[in-house]
Amino acid sequence: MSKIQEIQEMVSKGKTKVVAGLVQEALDEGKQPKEILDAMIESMGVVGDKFSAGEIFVPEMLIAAKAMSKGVDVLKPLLAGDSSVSLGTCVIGTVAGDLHDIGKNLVSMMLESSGFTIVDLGVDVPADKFVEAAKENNAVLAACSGLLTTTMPALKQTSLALKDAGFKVMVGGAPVTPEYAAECKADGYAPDAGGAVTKAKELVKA
Ligand code: B1M
Repeated sequence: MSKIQEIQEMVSKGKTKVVAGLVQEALDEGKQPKEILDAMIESMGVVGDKFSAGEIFVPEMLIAAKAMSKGVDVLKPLLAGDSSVSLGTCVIGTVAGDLHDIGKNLVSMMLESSGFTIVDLGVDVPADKFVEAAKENNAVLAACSGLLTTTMPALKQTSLALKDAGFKVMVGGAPVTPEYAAECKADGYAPDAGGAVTKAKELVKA
C-alpha cells in the first residue's frame, strides 16, 4: 500500500493519532502537499458515500473529519501562497444550520495565505451576523460556505442580505452550482479552495 493510500485509509477510519505523522512521512518521501490534500478530500468522499449507504453513522463521519483536520494542520504552512500583498478583509463562515467546516477552513487558509485578512465567523452563522461582521470589519469580500442541500436557502438568504448591505459575495460548497450562485445574486462562485482564491482576487480587483 502506498503512503497516500495509507493516509486515505487512516482518514476514512478516523485514526486521528496517526494521520499527521503519515502526512509528514509522505512529504518526506517527496509527495506534493496538493496531492496529499486531494487524496484526503477524496477519502472524505468515500466516507460520505458510506454514510449514504448506511454503512457508517454521524460519529464515524465526525471522527474522519477530525482525522483529516490533523493532516491539514501539517500541510497548512506548505499550502501558503504569496501573502506579501494586502488585499483587504474577508469575512468567512458556514451558513446557518450547517456545521461543516473543513472546506470552509481550507478556503479560509488559502485566502489568508494569498493576502486577505480573514475574519472567520465559524459555522452555523446567521445572515445578520455575516452582515454585522462585514460592516464592523469594513470587509472587501464575504465568503459563504454551505454543504447541505437543506441549507441552500440559508446560503441564498445570507448572500442576498450581504448584497443588500452593499458587500461583494462569494459562495461555494459541494451542492452549490454556478446557476445557484447566480440565484443567490452572488458576485462569485468557486468549486474548490484553489478556485476560491482566483475568484476572490478577481472580485476585489474589479
Ligand atoms: Co455531513 N453531510 N452531515 N457531516 N458530511 C455531507 C455533506 C453529505 C454529502 C454526506 C452524504 O450523505 N453523502 C450529506 C449532505 C447531503 C446533502 O445535503 N445532499 C451530509 C449530511 C446528510 C449530514 C447530516 C445531516 C447527517 C445527520 O445528522 N443525519 C449532518 C448535518 C449537520 C449540520 O451541518 N447541521 C452532518 C454532519 C456531519 C459531521 C458534523 C459529522 C461532519 C462534519 C465535521 C466538520 O466539518 N467539522 C460531516 C462530514 C465530515 C461530512 C462529509 C463526509 C465530508 C465533508 C468534508 O469535510 N469534505 C460529507 C460528504 C462529502 O463531502 N462527500 C458530508 C471535505 C471538504 C474539503 O470538502 O467541504 O466540499 P468540502 O469543501 C470543498 C468544496 O466544497 C469547496 O472547497 C472545499 C475544498 O476544495 N468549498 C468552497 C467549500 N466551501 C466553499 C466556499 C467557497 C468556495 C468553495 O467560497 C465562499
